[in-house]
Amino acid sequence: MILITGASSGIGAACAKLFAKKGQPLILWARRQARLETLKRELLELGSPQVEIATIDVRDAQSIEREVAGRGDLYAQTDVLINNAGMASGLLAFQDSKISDFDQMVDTNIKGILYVTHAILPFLIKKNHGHIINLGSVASRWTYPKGHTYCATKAAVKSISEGLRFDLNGTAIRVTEISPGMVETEFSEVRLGDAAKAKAIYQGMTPLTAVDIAEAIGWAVERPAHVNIQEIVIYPAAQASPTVVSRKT
Ligand code: 8X3
Repeated sequence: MILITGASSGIGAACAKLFAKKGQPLILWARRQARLETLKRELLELGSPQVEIATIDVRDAQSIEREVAGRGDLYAQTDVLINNAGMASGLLAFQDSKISDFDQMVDTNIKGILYVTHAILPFLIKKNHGHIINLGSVASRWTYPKGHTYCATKAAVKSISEGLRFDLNGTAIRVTEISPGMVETEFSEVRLGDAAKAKAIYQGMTPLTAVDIAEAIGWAVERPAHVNIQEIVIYPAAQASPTVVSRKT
């Protein structure tokens, strides 16, 4: 089974579709129940033999523990955990930022990965098998203006991924960090709270798509068991760093 968080849209949904086409059973977690139900129907049509869904906010440790404890037989079948749920809130200088923006990013991007991995890892350890995919960002390596907290949360994803590799060394469990640059999803709209401003971010250049990232994840997962892809850094061709983007005007 492949468990995907933040599965209702963007990179999460693209991963679900890619693995459905490969005939994989799926467990989808997201906050938006209606979207999960629509996606479930589509995935079954695409070829997934089984799609389980759960309305989960990864910021809520108790609901994660409750869901996993309540359906232990299902979660024991997890082979791949894709920690995709993540977000940015605001793009403002530190001094202009709100406490609620800090909380949302830290709680989703850092605590979310910790809570979900903590709940699922015992099953992987028990069978000495599994692959954890953490969605990081190029923001983990290069802090950019007004990126203070988002970049910090993605740096934390890097440290968590590295830490897991240390602590799981000697087991057969693999840990991969995927670090994309600009991907056109709901990311910028959520960050900026404005569709027009979000569209302008990608103006005059060709960003990555959610499918591009899902394909990289599919490739990492399909390497032979002795191969652990530690990190994949992926930019669109027009982007050289978080702040250097070539645009046609
Ligand atoms: C998203 C990429 O460059 O906006 O993680 O931080 S960036």
